[in-house]
Amino acid sequence: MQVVKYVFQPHGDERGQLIALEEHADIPFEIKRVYYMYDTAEGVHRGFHAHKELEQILISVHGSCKVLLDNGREKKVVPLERPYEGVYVSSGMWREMYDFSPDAVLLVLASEPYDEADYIRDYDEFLRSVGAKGEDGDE
Ligand code: T46
Repeated sequence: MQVVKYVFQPHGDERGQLIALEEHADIPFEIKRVYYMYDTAEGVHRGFHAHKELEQILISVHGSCKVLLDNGREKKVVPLERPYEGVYVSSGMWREMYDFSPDAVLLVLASEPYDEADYIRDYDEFLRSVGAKGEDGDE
């Protein structure tokens, strides 16, 4: 499984750093929604779902966290530790976010508006949806 990690170009000068992200130029989709999570309690794991259509880029703009990506056959853990790095999360990918530092702010750029119907929250259903498990439960 190939993890697509982005390293964005900071525009730095003596005042500090600035990163600008434009859809299609820096982000491979039209950005229809932006959300972020912060004040994440110690030991919390979030996510535990896949999306049918949604594509996203996750950026830890402050602090750090880890993202587990699972395509149904392989799992990879991606540490997000720098504000200029992002990880692309395609549709059909199970994700979990954890190991949030107390100061973590996880910013997410999303290709679609919020739609609960796009979530797959059952792991077995996810495995079936990506063809990693048969209807009768066979691998
Ligand atoms: C994802 C990972 C990375 C909204 O009302 N609008 C929104 O756009 C979002 C994202 C959430 N919500 C509500 C729904 C829940 O009542 O906020 C609450 C927390 O959302 P959720 O439990 O889905 O959060 P996570 O961290 O488990 O997952 C989120 C995204 O939902 C998901 O798409 O890929 O972050």
